[in-house]
Amino acid sequence: MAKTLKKISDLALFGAAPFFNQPLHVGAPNIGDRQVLLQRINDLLDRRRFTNNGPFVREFEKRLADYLNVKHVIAINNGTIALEIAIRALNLKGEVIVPAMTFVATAHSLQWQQIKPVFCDIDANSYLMDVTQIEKLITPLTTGIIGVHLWARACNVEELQNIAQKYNLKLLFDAAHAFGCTYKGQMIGNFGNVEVFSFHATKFFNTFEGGAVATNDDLLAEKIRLMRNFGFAGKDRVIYIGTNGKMSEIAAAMGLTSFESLDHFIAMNKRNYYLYLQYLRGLNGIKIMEYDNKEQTNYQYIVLRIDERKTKIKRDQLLEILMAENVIARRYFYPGVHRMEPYRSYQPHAGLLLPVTERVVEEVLVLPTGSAIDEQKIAGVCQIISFAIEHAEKITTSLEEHKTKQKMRA
Ligand code: T4K
Repeated sequence: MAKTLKKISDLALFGAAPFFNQPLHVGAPNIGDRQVLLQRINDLLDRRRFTNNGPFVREFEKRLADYLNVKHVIAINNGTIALEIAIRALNLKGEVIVPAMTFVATAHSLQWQQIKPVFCDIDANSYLMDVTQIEKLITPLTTGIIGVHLWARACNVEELQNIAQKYNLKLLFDAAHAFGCTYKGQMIGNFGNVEVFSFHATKFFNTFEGGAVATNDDLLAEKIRLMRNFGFAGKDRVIYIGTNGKMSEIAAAMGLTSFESLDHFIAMNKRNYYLYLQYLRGLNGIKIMEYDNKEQTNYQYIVLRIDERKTKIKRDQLLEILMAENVIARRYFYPGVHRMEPYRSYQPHAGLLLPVTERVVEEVLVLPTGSAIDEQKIAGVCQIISFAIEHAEKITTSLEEHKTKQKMRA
């Protein structure tokens, strides 16, 4: 690494060498103690127990339930299947209210079982579902609400619980981003009828692929356990419709090992978060998403909000500049789930009710964090951003010229 940006021709976008030799990813996986993981893998190979509720999966569930202080944690093979199973176990049908500002899996897990996701707008500051909009979306077909604890910040749980209770709706939380976070001091995992986690490789706490359902409801937990394993209640005895949602032993081995490094991963994310804050402080038009100091959080996402009226450079231009320098920032969750298929065909006018979502998806950019990055790299990423804003007008003009030339050549 290390070039110094002095003039705009120093940018990789205009032909210079990139700032970083290797790509810096948003979702580069964290790895705990490699030797401990390898020992666990040896153990499972020796045991020849690879899946079907093996000892590592049971231990993983127990450790997570203790940590979350919740009665049941059911490990699942990924977050999407965990959502699908939870939705089915709750007997959701007809319509379910969800934000469009989420990863597409939240809506797909409904549509996959012929339930219509009804998209709700978000609050412009928290990026979370705007609870004041929900009641307008409730129809006789509505059976539930899925709140998404987007970017590790808890939804307005209390208000959602009140609405769910008032209209007799089921309440589920997509907590894919929020493992290790609290709402009013209580661990996420304890709210609504169920909460669903993702432990995908790109999450700060991962099991390669994986997920889990957490609930304090004994009957629901039993149903979900059955559904995770084809409905088997014992040898040759199927008492329910089910699927294959089982977590494998190797995933649980990774999960247990990751869990032992959880505090370290969070500390690393926290350090990175404050470094970004420090390096980007005072940049006109750039705001970093804040975490609530009163809550426990995993600091998993560094989310920039770019006000192009002030920066004089568009979010997508900044992205282009960063990408060329090997900083693989992401436009999560552009263009909004309602603009993805099949929703944009099924509900072509959904955007009319989602003005805030439509604006925010044009303005946010997620930056690399986790173990992939250190102080020196963060300083580099921030130097690129600061430089781009400082020279915004010149860069924008040159970019346009550059593109016109390219078009003419083609
Ligand atoms: N609900 C919400 C709110 C979610 O965010 C998600 C998943 C789900 C539900 C569903 O949970 P899962 O079924 O996935 O357990 C990624 C993840 O695939 C997805 O898990 C995650 N959310 C979403 C936010 O991000 P992509 O399409 O951005 O992934 P991809 O392959 O572009 O990876 C991101 C970056 O990470 C890449 O630039 C490279 C890097 N990477 C990725 C992998 C897989 C690595 O360095 N190593 C790796 O092994 O969706």
